[in-house]
Amino acid sequence: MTSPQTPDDLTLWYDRPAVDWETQALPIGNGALGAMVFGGVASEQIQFNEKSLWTGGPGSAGYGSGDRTSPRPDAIAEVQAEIDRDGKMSPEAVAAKLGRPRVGFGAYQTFGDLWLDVPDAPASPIGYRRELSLREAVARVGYTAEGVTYSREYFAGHPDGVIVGRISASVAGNVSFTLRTSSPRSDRQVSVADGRLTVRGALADNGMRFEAQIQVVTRGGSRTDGTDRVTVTGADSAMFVLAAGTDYAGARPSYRGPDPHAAVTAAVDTAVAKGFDQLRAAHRADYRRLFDRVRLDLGQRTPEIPTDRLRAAYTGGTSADDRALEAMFFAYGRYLLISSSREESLPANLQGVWNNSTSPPWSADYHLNINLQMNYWLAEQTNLAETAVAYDRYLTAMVAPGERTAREMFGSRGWVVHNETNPFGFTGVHDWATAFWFPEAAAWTTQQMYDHYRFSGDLVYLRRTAYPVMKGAAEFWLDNLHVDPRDGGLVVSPGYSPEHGDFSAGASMSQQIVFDVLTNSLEAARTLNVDAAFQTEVTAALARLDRGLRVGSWGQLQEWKSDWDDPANTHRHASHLFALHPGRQITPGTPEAEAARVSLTARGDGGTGWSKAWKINFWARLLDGDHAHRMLSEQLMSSTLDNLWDTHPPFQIDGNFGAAAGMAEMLLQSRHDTVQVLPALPAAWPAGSVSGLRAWGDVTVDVSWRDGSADKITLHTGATGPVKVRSAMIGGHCRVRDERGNEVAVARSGETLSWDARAGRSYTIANEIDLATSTTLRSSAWESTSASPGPPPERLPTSAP
Ligand code: FUC
Repeated sequence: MTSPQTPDDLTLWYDRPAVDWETQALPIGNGALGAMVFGGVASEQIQFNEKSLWTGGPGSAGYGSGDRTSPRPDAIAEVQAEIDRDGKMSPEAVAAKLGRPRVGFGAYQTFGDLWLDVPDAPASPIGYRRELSLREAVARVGYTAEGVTYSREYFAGHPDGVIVGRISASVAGNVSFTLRTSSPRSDRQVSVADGRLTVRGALADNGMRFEAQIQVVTRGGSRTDGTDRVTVTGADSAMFVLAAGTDYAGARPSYRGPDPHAAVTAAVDTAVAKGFDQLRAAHRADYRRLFDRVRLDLGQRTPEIPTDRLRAAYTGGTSADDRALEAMFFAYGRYLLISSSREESLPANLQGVWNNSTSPPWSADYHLNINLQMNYWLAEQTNLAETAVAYDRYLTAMVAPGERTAREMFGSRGWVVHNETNPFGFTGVHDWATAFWFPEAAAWTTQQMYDHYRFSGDLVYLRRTAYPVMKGAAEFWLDNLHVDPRDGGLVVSPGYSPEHGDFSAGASMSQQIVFDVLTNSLEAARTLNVDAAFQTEVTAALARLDRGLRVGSWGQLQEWKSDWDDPANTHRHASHLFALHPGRQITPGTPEAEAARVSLTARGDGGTGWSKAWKINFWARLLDGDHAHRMLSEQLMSSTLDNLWDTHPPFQIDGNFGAAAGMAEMLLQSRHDTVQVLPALPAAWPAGSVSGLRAWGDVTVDVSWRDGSADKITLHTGATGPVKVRSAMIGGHCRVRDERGNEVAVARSGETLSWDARAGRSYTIANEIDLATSTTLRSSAWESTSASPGPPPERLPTSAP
């Protein structure tokens, strides 16, 4: 039988069952389906989700079409006039004029729980262990009692669209349990036939139909149907297969498709026919195709203590256990993204795909003033571009309702969405004063799409998928920028820097986001050689656009156009640093970068989970690896739960994703057309290696380092064209060789090498003096006369023997 133990450096493990969903249970998922495994001995609980099960939207009382408009068409102009006159307006005053009560927005729903009640379960099992293998995407539970070893194994298979569990024992005839479901909802019916439990209903709120089927399959023993449960007695092993679906469809106006019954039935039937081994093999192959692309070695070793203790003992110091937690956290970010965002489902929401409530925090929705964007920061960099397909489809579907809101609320072209949205094209506003207004959201969301093009170089994607969405987001601002009477510059008004201060004109983040979308759209139009009139319009707007980059009275980057910044303000949003990250307007070494550093220092190292994650990225972009690492440590010490979920608090998954992206950002950056290798390596990571990270221009990078400096960099280039690489290792003795060992002619400028790469080739940069030093030079005069090696002389043999 399978051992439940998978001791390796990328396995979360615990020596007792979970009793708390949020902090202890372990997540598995395939994008559309998610489950949380508790691992109880007498009663196993598996809470599960299907990502489209939402209240609200069409069918929900008062929702209307969801693309909500302002009460009066002239209300925005009135607010602009007041801000022009007084310079600012309180959030409450603006909300009173522009807000509307939110009706029928809905919330993401738990589907329910699966329970396996075990008769005569041992009170004191021996060797209990539950674990989540990040290498295999499998959760396991194991223990021994009276000489019998029991094990359970669970995974959420993407190719087969099912959650699978297998319960086995080392001695035949020892598997007995009753499988039943529960749910906080009353709008469901449960039926059982032939070992298959069906849960079916329609949400009372909006009529959305939902169905789950769970088939129990046994080897040996007996299986008995009850009215709402299936009992297995004395089996050698048993498997269950769960599929779930709804009649949600991602398109207006109804957002409804076929009844889920046929698809759910087919998924379960097909999976059962395949059997456990085939399902697991398909899952493994599918998952590892994505997960195995990146490997990170920070010098970790397999921890000998459970993961909750590993986290509690973590100090961000020099121990191998600390490195183990960091490497695990990075891998976990990638695991969670693969598990909560696959091609055919909705994108990862505030909780990925995992939610055990009917009224989760912030509805477990799609927040757009940082959160959804942060969810996808790691997608390209850590070689998981496929996970962003769900994001692209979701945004593309939001354009139509967003166009209507742009037209009716703003009288403009383009599309818009505000601070929060749902799966039903909600693109309007609500009336919570400090979070209702954020028309910049649409522009910001398109950044990921342009980034996908820059990372992949995929022109077909740019033309068909990204550009139309980007162009619409840019057109919205072409029509909505306001002339600031103070200086004639083009500003966003009303503008609000999330989620504090007053409303004003030209808040820095607003300006930087508009700069970003206009710049990206112009670049894209030029690349595609389309839309000459649009290019002219964007160029003219950019010439008059306020850039949102002002250095204020205490050397800070101003958050607003007026110098209102309070050095004592430690608000979690540091929105005015958008230009540093995720924007690319600020480059290190400039006065703006220095001002950003001053602002960030004043904001401090505190904040909620996602805020700390963002700060890892900021410090990495400022090339301060030690401070980036300090933020990672802050996050692991005070914003991470025992199951390594990020906590805002409460649990919010963006911080997991943002931190993994930040770690990647410490190791590789490329947003300014130069592949920067190890740009922000902290002293805490003196030696290590990473492979498979992605850079702009379809480049995949492997690098190993020691003594805080790269010793070998390999670039796998997917496209033919110029590449530029910067690294502190690049000095006079670096050579670039292709995969056949031939030296490549390069241009050298300081720490930067550039050459013309060919598609499908690999280029390795190594300091060949090191190789020479270890052989030819060992007996050379300069070394033998000096106790320490000292700097190498200027001219030495440059090729390896
Ligand atoms: C933003 C943040 C909050 C929270 C919410 C879901 O509005 O300001 O802290 O993360 O999203």
